[in-house]
Amino acid sequence: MKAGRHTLRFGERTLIMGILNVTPDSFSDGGRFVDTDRAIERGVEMEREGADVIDVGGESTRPGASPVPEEAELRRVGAVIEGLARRVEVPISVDTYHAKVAREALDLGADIINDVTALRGDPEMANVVADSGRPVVLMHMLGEPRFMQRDPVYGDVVAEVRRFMEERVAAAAKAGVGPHQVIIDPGLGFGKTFEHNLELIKRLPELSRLGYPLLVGHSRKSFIGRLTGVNDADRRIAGTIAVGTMLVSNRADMLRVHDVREAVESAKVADALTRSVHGQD
Ligand code: HH2
Repeated sequence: MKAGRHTLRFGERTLIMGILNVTPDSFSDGGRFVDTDRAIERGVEMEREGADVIDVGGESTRPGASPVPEEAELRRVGAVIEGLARRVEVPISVDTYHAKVAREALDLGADIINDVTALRGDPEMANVVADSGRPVVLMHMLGEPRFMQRDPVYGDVVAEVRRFMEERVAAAAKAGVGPHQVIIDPGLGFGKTFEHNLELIKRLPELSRLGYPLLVGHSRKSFIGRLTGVNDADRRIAGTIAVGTMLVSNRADMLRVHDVREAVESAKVADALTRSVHGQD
């Protein structure tokens, strides 16, 4: 998949997207990288650790988080993206659902748009993606961050996420976004109970069959804390690796993680053990 001057090679190995939250309040690592220079250094370090993409976000979407005005979001991510684009060779994605932020981020050197609302958050976003020709992550979310964890209900969560993806890809196509630009993401933790998250992970191949590259963001999330009893999100690395291995085996194409070095190493092992098996069917 083309991403500006970059190419994302899906299907050969699992790609790793490193999370760079330039926020004071992210559920994990919030406040660590609000300083522009520190954030850029962390991005450079993630590339050295083997990240294939660096995802820069300026608004927390953790459960209960409040929206951030576009100007503030842009102030947070703009300088980091601009600085990072000069320093790294890997593509940069911008985690935003605001069209204005996305457009300026692209001008400053971002290559991919990661939209947790799947183009529903801002009526202009589909046009920005279409005009840019860049890849877009369409993520599933039930409700909105402020209220999404209040008793989410599904008949069959996997079937509903699948239908949602088909509907959003069709809506994107109407605005001129080609299927070759689309990456899908089940949105673990976004309007999902503990059981819904596990169901989505176990039945991931059903989403992979839609034919679009599949990104999953499981890193340090609370369902891992519930399974392991580790309450401190920054200490959920072992659980994150275990889930990542299952995701590789269940055909995820890209993992969105905080702990890049660990994810790169473990994905290499998981790829070696599963990809040859995939190749036979
Ligand atoms: N999860 C988060 C944010 N953005 N984007 C995609 N595509 N998929 C995800 O699962 C996803 C995402 C939430 O995690 P994080 O960025 O670590 O925290 P916060 O939203 O609190 O900044």
